[in-house]
Amino acid sequence: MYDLQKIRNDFPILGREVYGRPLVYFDNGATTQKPRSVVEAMTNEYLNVNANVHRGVHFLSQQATDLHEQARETVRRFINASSVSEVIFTRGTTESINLVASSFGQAFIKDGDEIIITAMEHHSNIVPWQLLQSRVEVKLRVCPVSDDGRLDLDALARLFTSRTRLVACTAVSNVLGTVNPIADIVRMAHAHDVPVLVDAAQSTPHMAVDVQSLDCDFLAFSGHKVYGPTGIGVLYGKERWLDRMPPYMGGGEMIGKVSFEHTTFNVLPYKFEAGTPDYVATTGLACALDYVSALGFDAIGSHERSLTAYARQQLSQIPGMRFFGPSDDAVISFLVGDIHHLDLGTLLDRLGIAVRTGHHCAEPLMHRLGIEGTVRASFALYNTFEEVDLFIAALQRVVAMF
Ligand code: C6P
Repeated sequence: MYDLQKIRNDFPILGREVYGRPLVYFDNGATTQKPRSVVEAMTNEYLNVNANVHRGVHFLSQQATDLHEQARETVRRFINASSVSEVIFTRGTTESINLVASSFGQAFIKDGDEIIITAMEHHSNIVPWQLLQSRVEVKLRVCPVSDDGRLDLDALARLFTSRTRLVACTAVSNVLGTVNPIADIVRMAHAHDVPVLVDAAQSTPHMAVDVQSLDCDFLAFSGHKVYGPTGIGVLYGKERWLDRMPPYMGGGEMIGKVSFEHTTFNVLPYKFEAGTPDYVATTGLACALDYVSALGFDAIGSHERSLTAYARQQLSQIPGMRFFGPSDDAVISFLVGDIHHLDLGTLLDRLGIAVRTGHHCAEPLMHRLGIEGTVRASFALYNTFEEVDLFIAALQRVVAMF
């Protein structure tokens, strides 16, 4: 049974008001709210366990280390990696992709090579590759997006050349709600012996991920989008790649032996985890992953899909409604007539509705669509049909003002 009221009770923030109205939080694509269990696990660790990990022989340090490494095992199970050596803690999707761009780039990308991305990427899966261009002459080839917001897979197939070294692609568009056929893309790339990095920032909150069955080579996600704390994320990488990649940052944790003449590096995953990790956040992340796993993605996905379909159907009744993308997932991007997205978002906010407006860190996609930005409503496991009704009523009121 999907007990929405019980779920909502786990998220105290959902009970608050803004401007004297009940909060309707539809900005979950930006970040999700946190269940009490995540906050309490982190508070408990700070109040009762806190000590630096992997360093002390004392009781607290060992207990903190155990929690930290158990969290890694929870992540491993969540994504079905074959080993904890393949689970690297980072600050989030952005850092995970930068790590690959820098380290994979250094090891495997030479002048004249090519990387394939898509026209629906978030800036964090575009700019790291451009930064790499300052070190090596690598060409970015971009898979186009169709008018209905889908990747053109025939065009993608034509982008591969003997110089293609990597495909970096989002699993779900944060603007269009498109769910990309990642398994097909991995098969296509592997047929050319090209590895694939999956940006799973927008998919992990909504659907199960199995890196072994996907067979992707790298996968990145952020804790804060999947009901966990900010400042923690994950890079999954196949051991056979990670082993051959140089460290991303230098410092404590990532070393074997250090002298002024020569330093050796630690084993995986620590080779890529320089400095004190956010070991309290890893506990919170594990708790969040346990929370969604207990509900199950069948139940979460089915609730979110019916909510999204209902919202889209209701929105389509509003004169002048223009949708961007198919909203396969819990994301609806729209504009109404020629009303500016910022005006819509600001006025909706005054009525208690939190949505995101703007280019959503996907400016090249906005150029492709010929717009400056959209209003985006993005849903989570705790949102209700009543909230959708409040949103629609508020939007009707706002639109009537213009
Ligand atoms: N998108 C949004 O409102 P970080 O900031 O590292 O946690 O995640 C970056 C990121 C990478 N890829 C995709 C597909 C994303 O959607 C995001 C974050 C937020 O859409 C903030 S811009």
